[in-house]
Amino acid sequence: MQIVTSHMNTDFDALASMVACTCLYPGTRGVVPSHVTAGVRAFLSIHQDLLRIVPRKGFDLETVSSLIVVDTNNWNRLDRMQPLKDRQNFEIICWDHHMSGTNIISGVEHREEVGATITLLLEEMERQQTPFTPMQATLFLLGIYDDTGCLTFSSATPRDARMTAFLLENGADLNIVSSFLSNAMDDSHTRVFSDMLAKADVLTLEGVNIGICAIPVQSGLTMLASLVEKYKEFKGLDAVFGIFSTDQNKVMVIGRSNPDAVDVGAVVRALGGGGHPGAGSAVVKEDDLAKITEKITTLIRETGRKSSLVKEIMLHAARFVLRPDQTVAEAGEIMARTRVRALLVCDKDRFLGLIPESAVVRARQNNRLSTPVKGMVKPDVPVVGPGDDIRTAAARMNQSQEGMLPVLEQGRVAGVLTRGSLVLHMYDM
Ligand SMILES: [Mn+2]
Repeated sequence: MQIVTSHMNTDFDALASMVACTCLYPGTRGVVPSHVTAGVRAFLSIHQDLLRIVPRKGFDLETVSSLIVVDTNNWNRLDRMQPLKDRQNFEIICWDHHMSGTNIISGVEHREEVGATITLLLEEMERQQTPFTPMQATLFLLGIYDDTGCLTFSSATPRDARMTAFLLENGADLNIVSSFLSNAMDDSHTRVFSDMLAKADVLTLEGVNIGICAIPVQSGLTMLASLVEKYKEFKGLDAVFGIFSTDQNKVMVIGRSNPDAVDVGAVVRALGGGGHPGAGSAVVKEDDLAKITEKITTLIRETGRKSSLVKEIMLHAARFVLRPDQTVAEAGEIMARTRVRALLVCDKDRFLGLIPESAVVRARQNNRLSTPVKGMVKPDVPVVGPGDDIRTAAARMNQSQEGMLPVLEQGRVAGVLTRGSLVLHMYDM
């Protein structure tokens, strides 16, 4: 008999992936680990008779001839499957979205970095036109939503979103999905979350608020990353680092950040981990929570604060600059051509101020397009220096009615920052 199983503390992605395998591989039976999350338990209490699954407890491995493992790649995370490990002529198939920590050697491996394992299986089901029921579609969607925070975590990919659409087209019920998702955090995770709320410190660096939560936790918690993400949203912070010590002299560091607040990747790489600017993690051998917390705080100050400077992204000023004797009509033409809402007026190198689009509009109404711009210059506008960092520029842009910041160096124009150039930088385009 072929069976499919997944990790203990089975979450919706794991259960959905198991059930998908029972559709994709006819005759396959799901073997559900003894420990499942509270949300999965609630779901199973209603749906289990409709699914081809049995509990691990009381299941005899003797008749098993091949094994499918989903949503994990580690024997230690399965529920007592070790006896299968050394069987001869035994087929193992793996479906997973975790890219590291592998110790299951499988003959067939489907491992890709997407937000949820169920996404990989659904793509295959779509290809093979494997039938499934609306109830199963609902469970599959719970799998995607649970692992990706309803597609809001940075781990979510376009492929997860495409499969979300596929499931909605095939009868997934959003009312049922939302009723089970609200329960998705089990008691042990809820305790950790309330500890985070009670004990976290907030570090404020140049206006950026960074939550630091150092919490001792029990081992085997699978949703720490979502807790960090949830905490950041819940408290409206720019970035959060969760520092979780388990009872094995190990500390799990998980960071999440909004664009341009903290470079999480730089911080966790310094600890031997990995990630990108928005999200990353590291496992550190250390038993002193205070010591590691101090180290991370130092790392955030020293390497985590990205310091892109205005001069790295500013535009050449030449095409946005007018002489004081040029006419309002010329100003209007240049604005239309360059799609900006203001131009700089300079006398030689000296910056006099901006001529805003509203001045051009007014002049047009009053038939004064041929007058020189010098009489309409708005002198006191927000400006930045080439050595200012992008956050300062973003704050200054907030005060600019024209969406344009002249970059001045000792009164002379060194460049221009537009709203567009800030947006391009923030989204890494
Ligand atoms: Mn998963």
